[in-house]
Amino acid sequence: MLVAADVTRLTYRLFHFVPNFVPNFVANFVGSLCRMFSRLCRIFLPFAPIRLTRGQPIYFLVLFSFLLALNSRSADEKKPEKKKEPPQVIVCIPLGVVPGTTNKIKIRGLNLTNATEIHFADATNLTAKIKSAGKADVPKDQDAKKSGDTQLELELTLHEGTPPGTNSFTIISPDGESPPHTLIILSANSLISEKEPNGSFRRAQPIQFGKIIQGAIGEPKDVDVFRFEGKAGAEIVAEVFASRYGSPLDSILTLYDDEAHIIATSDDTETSTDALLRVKLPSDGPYFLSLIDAHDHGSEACVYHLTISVLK
Ligand SMILES: [Ca+2]
Ligand SMILES: [Ca+2]
Repeated sequence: MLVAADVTRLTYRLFHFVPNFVPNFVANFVGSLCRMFSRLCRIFLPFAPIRLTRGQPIYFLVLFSFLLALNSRSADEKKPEKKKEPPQVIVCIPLGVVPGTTNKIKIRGLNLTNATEIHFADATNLTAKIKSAGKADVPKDQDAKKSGDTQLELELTLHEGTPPGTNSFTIISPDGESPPHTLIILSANSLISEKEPNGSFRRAQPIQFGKIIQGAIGEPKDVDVFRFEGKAGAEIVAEVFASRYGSPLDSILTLYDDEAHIIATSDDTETSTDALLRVKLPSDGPYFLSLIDAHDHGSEACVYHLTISVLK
């Protein structure tokens, strides 16, 4: 036979062996109750004996286990939930779209899997539909924050006659709205799409002044080479538009003559990692312009626009 005082002492000792996840104030509070109950039992037992059989302490243990589990569960419920982040757009693939046709574009970014809507700043000349949303592979050796780990596939129709320029859009999800991202609108007759294979002087892709070449450094160590005809004394400007529109490409432009001598090269400008090359051509003849990534990275996200023009 055990008296109630023995049981309360036992439970008090149990609370001094309880695991660390029980907060101190709970153990102290219950311990104080046990001590108080134990003293009351000692005082009043001679007058109103409370005797317990050997089986009854087990009910106390079950009761305290239940209270502990309850306390543990409520502690879990109090744990703050991981804050859900709003969507973020990193880059559009390709960078630019043309009016008069349905453009299929990919939007890479972060937290895009539950995107529900796309809002354009100027929606008067277009219809846009999200076709799919899901995870995207992060290219080897690349940072997900630079190339995105989720993507949307979008069908975008720009009405015929939409003027070239830019539009901006945001992505909406239950977790918020992305900051605005710029989409380039090109006129169809100014666009030259890059055509692979173009990775050598022999396979260089012909281009013309005043056009916009839309391409990608599609894989690690990819080299894109373009060929044009130049005149002695002409000052030309070749410029890459990539990182300033979110592309993870860190471009380097190099200009060669037809004997593979380097005429000029450019990596970054003061304001971006996009290459900008300005050079006076030394002679008449064919020239080769190569575009690579400074870190030999490459993926479908490493998109670019390349322009080449003559100043005089
Ligand atoms: Ca390429
Ligand atoms: Ca660069």
